[in-house]
Amino acid sequence: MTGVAVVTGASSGIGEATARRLAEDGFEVVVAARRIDRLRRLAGEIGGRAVELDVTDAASVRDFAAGFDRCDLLVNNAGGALGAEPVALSDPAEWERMFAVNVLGTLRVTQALLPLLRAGAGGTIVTVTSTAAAANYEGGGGYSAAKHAEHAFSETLRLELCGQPVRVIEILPGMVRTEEFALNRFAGDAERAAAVYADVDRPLTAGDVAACVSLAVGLPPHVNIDQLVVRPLAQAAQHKVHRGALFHH
Ligand code: NJP
Repeated sequence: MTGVAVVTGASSGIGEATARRLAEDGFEVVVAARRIDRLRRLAGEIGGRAVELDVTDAASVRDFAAGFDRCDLLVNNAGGALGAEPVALSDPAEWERMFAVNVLGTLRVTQALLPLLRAGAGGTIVTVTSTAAAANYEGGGGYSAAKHAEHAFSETLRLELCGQPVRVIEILPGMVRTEEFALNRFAGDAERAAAVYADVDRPLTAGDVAACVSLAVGLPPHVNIDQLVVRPLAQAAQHKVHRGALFHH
């Protein structure tokens, strides 16, 4: 499959790696996020198009979608976590923000591009949720709730689009070491962010998740990977992380 691919949250991490990978796969890639300078650099490198987008802002999404006359693939990747307090102490404003970006942002962008995804020969919608969309963990209440909601969005949309040539795919990554995800979660506290990955022998990289997106998208159009759960070998489950050497170096 080729054509026009839109990747949200493409200014860093998984989104950036996915944009690079899809460009290698032959897509004409539109990279979208708030930090336009980073997007312009990336677009220059991959021969794509950079467009500023705030998925939490209805007008921004509307203007964004107005710039397209074709869209074959949408990768809903913009998102993230804020805080790791227990439910009893967590800040409702952080929950609101996580819902605004992960859930409502994904909803808005998908609604805006759906007519084009339906119009072509066959469209694909990939949503990057998380293993937190399928399991809960202490301190992850708000993030898990948002990712569970994003999962519900993806599953419902697949049911509703049954009978139309649009694939709806959900990628659920476990622990991925990206530069900003944990830093954002812990409000810039680098020590706390580094502790997430401490002694984990090879967490997933952004490129690993991009390879999963590429794999799912590259299958023939009648093949729909409903959910692709991917973790590093060192993480057998949300709570089961091996810290220490794993591979022979
Ligand atoms: O995170 P990060 P990852 N409007 O912080 C953008 C999920 N995930 O790549 O707007 C538009 O590097 C932001 O761009 P900017 C995770 O939940 C991760 O690790 O310029 N875009 C940036 O490009 C998320 O859904 C892990 O600031 C907005 C991007 O989002 C996805 O994977 C594990 C925006 C975030 O990039 C990418 O995460 C897992 C807005 N309002 C799931 N707000 C993991 N890393 O461990 C933010 O299971 N962005």
